[in-house]
Amino acid sequence: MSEIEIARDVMEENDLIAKEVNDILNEKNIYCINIISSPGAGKTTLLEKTLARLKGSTACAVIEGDISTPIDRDRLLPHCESVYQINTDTFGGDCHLSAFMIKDALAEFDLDKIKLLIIENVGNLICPADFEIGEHSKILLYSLTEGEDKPLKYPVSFNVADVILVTKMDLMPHLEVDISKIKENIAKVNAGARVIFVSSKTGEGLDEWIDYLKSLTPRG
Ligand SMILES: Nc1nc2c(ncn2[C@@H]2O[C@H](COP(=O)(O)OP(=O)(O)OP(=O)(O)O)[C@@H](O)[C@H]2O)c(=O)[nH]1
Ligand SMILES: [Mg+2]
Repeated sequence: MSEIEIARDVMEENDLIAKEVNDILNEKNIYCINIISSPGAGKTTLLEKTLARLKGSTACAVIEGDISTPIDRDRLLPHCESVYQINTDTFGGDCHLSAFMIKDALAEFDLDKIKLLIIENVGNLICPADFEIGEHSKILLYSLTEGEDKPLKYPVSFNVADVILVTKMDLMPHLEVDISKIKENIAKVNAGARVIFVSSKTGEGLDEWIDYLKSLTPRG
């Protein structure tokens, strides 16, 4: 079997399990978002703020994906009792989560008590975009410090996103960033994405983000 054939088999197997995961979530009436970004774009910080705001209104569970360490899980546990860490170094150190990892993780939760499952993928702007993991939508975080050209240089990640959150907006006064260029480049690769400008430090855009999350219902 050639390397290409093996890779195709891996993807097909992954897609089948992703469908199983999605079916389980639909059956349980749980909406699932898959958050992807380059390392450090602000995923966990946004989740700290998000979970604090959703407490009492939306029952959440979180799956944290990292190559190693439970650092992000430990940051979120004060805000949510259902946080499960996947470390991909147990599976060879993959740069992305795979559907089988999510399927196994579902067994760690009481699915009857969850409305929103949030998955923070491994920080990487390439690999996570290729792997369906059973989610209903993909959320891409893109921080101001990454530069205006990233949508053009990493088009696949930008293209698969349903929502693009431009993060760290509070840094705007300190950076030479052309926000109109950012908008233009996002539109070039994904004109249909909803774009929300946020700062986890000042709270800018978080109302719109939380309203979006509250509007989500599983498509079964
Ligand atoms: N100024 C500013 N800094 C932020 C903001 N959000 C996150 N940061 C900082 O960015 C750094 C990385 O944030 P994280 O939330 O850990 O990023 P991440 O995407 O979860 O990182 P990985 O999980 O390692 O990929 C930290 O120092 C945060 O304090 C923001 O809105 N504004
Ligand atoms: Mg993180």
